[in-house]
Amino acid sequence: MYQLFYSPGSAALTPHMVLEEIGAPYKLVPVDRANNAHKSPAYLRLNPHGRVPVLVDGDLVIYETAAICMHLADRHPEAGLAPPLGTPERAHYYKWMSYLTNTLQAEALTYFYPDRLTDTAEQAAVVKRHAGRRMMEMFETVNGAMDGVADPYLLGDKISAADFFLLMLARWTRFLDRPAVAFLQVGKLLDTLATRPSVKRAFSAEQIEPPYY
Ligand SMILES: N[C@@H](CCC(=O)N[C@@H](CS)C(=O)NCC(=O)O)C(=O)O
Repeated sequence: MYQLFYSPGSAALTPHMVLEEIGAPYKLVPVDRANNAHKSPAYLRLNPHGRVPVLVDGDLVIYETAAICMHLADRHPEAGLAPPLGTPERAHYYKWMSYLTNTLQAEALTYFYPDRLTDTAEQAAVVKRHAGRRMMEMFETVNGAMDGVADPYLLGDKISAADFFLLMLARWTRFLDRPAVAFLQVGKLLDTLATRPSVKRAFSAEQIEPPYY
């Protein structure tokens, strides 16, 4: 049985939704970030970077949201969460997983932890403001990229793990001046995903209440 180390509403929500979508047995293992459990020696043995999520799959211990989700999608091809290897759709899936993890999520982490990049509260406020603006611009661009694509998913009419990643990140923008849901195509995608039983179960297990995004 898989084990997913998580904390509510964190990046771990993505593999959580993916696991629900796949329907494979798994156990949620809470990581008490408020008490720095993610920096404990036991947890650092799983992820030396001290971040959630971590997935344990038998002898395999793997961290990084995108890697976990791509691994799960590959392990369960019947769930249809990754297009076939070598296809243009697969290339676009790689593109979105990469962009979401190395650009959009990275900006979000700057937004949430600006103090890590600055020396004073004033500097942190400036960095936070710019990171928030950049996230809004990024969602606007993602929205534009979806304009010419058949509804409603990032890859067109086929759902993929990338859509769950986008939903998790979109949630994090819900208090920005222009949250991700305000962009038409992105909003449609979020509303479509929110109707899925897998998403509802993951939200409920993490005690995530409206507004969802
Ligand atoms: N690139 C990593 C980022 C994970 C990450 O930063 N997770 C946050 C929660 S959303 C965390 O554990 N933060 C704790 C910390 O940075 O100390 C991933 O996608 O797994």
